[in-house]
Amino acid sequence: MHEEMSADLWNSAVRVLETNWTGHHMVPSRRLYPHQWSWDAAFIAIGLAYANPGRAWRDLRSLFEAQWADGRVPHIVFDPATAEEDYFPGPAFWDVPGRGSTGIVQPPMHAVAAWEVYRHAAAHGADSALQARIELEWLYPRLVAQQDYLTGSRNLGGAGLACIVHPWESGLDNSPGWDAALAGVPADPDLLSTYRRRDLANADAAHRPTDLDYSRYVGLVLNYRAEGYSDEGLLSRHTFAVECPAFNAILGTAELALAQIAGELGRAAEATTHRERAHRITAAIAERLWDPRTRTFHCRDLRTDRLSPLHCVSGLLPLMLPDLAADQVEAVLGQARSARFGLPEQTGLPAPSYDRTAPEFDTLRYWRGPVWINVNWLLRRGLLVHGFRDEAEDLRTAMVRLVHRNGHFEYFHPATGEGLGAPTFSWTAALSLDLLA
Ligand code: 9WN
Repeated sequence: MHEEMSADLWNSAVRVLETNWTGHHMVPSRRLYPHQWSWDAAFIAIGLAYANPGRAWRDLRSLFEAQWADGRVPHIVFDPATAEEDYFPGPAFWDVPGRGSTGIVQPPMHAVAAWEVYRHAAAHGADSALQARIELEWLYPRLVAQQDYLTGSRNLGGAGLACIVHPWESGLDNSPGWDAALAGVPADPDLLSTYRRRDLANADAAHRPTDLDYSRYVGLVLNYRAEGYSDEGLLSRHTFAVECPAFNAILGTAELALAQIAGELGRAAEATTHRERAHRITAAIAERLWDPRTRTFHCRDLRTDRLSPLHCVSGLLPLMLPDLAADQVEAVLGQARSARFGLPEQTGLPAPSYDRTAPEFDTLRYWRGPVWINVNWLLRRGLLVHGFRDEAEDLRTAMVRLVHRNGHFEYFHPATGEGLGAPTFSWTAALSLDLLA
């Protein structure tokens, strides 16, 4: 890779992160997403570990200060300085006591992020190392509470996996993986006429979820909100409950990061517990989300107890788990290399969010085809975990080239590489720093 290209990309990434810093947290992008998002904060911290670890800790602290008493880390922490009408659905709609957050979660990437920021802290000097130790001590019990919530209250299927109760919880909002489960969610077309979709003021409607999707998204929030976001007996009174392979692969990876953190903090017994929990999560994913016919992972709809037959990029992410059985590892790698996802050796591009060969593949619409840097970053991590160094390096190069040519966009056209969505998107910039380091 040319040094000049690396320097350009590094500098532009740092500029994006400067622009999106509010003084006490990072926004994903200034106009489209004017609050703090949960898994964004984790990816952002992974990049800030190189450029500004103080801000990485500040951002994670801002998020965890909004953690609920039951351990859930909300998917959005609302900025009180931002007007209600600047994002839909805003704080009044969620109606959470204290009004500072939503009531749903996102994938628990934060233990991985905390470990990454900690591990790089000493490179910034003794003060940075000292601060990292203090921050890690502060975060550790909160990260454990987050995992306990997900493997406890959200173990709706009873097998030890976390269940998501809203597509927004996956972070892969309109992924085709949810289509079958969403078909059972009542869609009230009149519901949306009472709200205004702010996202359409800042993005092309053809690139975003549809109004039908949004009417279901809104209905699901209203249903969860009606009982104060309680998880008690949720399966019997909620119309969307899914076990996602990506969410749960991140859940297992988080336990492994917690094991490293606990070890570092001198809590050896807890480290062992975290490793055992990671092992159990891996076994449950292998048992419940693997389809021997397609030889890959799919999401399970708990209301019908069926696996989705579709191939989404989420099905590749259990590769991040080191204990995954060798035959499953080989099969997932085969999927990643196939025409469905075509690792860079075929296309020169990172993996798309959805199966290129499927009729629903949509080159523009959000999580239904476009390339996203965060999931490719996770996929690369999986390749490295299992020693596929050449594929991991090709994927890294493809990501760097894509962002350098097109800019720090939110997502990218899976055939042309054109940037789509928000143009100065924080996690694209942050993960670029990590990919260059
Ligand atoms: C809803 C902020 C978030 C990401 C998600 C992405 C998108 C929100 C939206 O933006 O979701 O949470 O308004 O579409 O799908 O992964 O965290 O960047």
